[in-house]
Amino acid sequence: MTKVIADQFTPKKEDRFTFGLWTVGNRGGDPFGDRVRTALAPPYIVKKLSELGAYGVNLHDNDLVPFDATPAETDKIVAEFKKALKDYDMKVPMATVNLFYHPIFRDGAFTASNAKIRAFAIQKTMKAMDLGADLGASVFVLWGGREGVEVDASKNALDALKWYREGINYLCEYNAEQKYNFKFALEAKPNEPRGDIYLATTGHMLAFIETLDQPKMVGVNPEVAHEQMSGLNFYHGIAQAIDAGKLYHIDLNDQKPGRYDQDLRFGSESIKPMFHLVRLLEESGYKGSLHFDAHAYRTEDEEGVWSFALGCMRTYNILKEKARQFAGDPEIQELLRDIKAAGGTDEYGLNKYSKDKASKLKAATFDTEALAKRGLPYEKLDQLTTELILGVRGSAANSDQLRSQVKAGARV
Ligand code: GCO
Ligand code: MN
Ligand code: MN
Repeated sequence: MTKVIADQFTPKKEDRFTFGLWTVGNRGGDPFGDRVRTALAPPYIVKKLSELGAYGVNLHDNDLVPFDATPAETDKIVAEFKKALKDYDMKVPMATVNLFYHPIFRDGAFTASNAKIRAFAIQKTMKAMDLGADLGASVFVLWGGREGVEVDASKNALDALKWYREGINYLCEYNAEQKYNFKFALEAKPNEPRGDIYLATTGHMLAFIETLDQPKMVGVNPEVAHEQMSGLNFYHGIAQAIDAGKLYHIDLNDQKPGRYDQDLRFGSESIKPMFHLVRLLEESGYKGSLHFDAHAYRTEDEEGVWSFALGCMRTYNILKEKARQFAGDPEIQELLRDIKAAGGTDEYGLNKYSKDKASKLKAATFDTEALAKRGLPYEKLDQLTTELILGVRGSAANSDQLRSQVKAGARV
């Protein structure tokens, strides 16, 4: 039994942490080797996650109900699952649909060349929405894992985008008609399992959403590691989603640079960018689930799976505390104030165009040499941030000590 360390970072229900059934349920199979762990029954996963302090559990239709289950089998499975949710005070905030596992989806689902397969994909999604609504989910994630190609000659990308759009428009209508009130969250990934996947990044998704019939119903579910796979700064991508009012859900995990989709434990690799991400989520007032879409290393047995789950949640809470320390660190904050003050004010009224302002701006002269000369103390700021994350600036006492060292001319 995993020992829950009781300290200020211990996960609690109000932290809104969630896991997919497929994450802790991952059995460690990979393209080169067999599964190494036995299957965990969904009600057992619910119990274990609840004991660790998670708020909820999310699922693909087939994580709970096998692809070929009969209606009677489905009812039994769902009833047992609902009982576990109730017994262990767990929610299902998000549901999704598996449109990638079955061989029928070898050439995509909403973008499959075969119109019957596209229809089956929509039917399967509507049924997954029925299941999600029944379990109380309010977000429906769509990850188009097979919506791509290896051979661009096989499919006109404009046709694929049109079919993709039609599919989502259709599901939005179904959502409205059934009064499910789902918010759809589209999840991007550049490749894997397809050679290339359409709408490769969160930025692509945000642009695509604006072309839909009901753009308000649709936002994004950025997965940290998928932006990393594209070589992008996920903190920026997620900020853009927040700025657009479209961060409906988030998949937290981690990744080593330039690799396949590793789905590593949150914060296991990219500590500094994760710190900035947690600051962003906390300070922007994001109120959605903090969902972990990751799994334990293949080296692990079941015990390792629960260590993995607890680790994801603890690291988030630790980084949240670091974000609080950053906001309260006198030296860091003074530096930030100085940087801001040195930046001056918007004296030309760039916040809003007017003809008058534009003619004044065109007539203005700038001391370009002086402006270009000025250095910025970002080295110092980043080092202070690094030291704070590494834990040597945590307490007020440490900060005082460091401040007096700075005054005495020590290198910071
Ligand atoms: C991946 C994907 C998936 C999806 C999940 C939801 O790791 O490639 O992120 O885990 O998030 O299937 O549909
Ligand atoms: Mn994901
Ligand atoms: Mn992934």
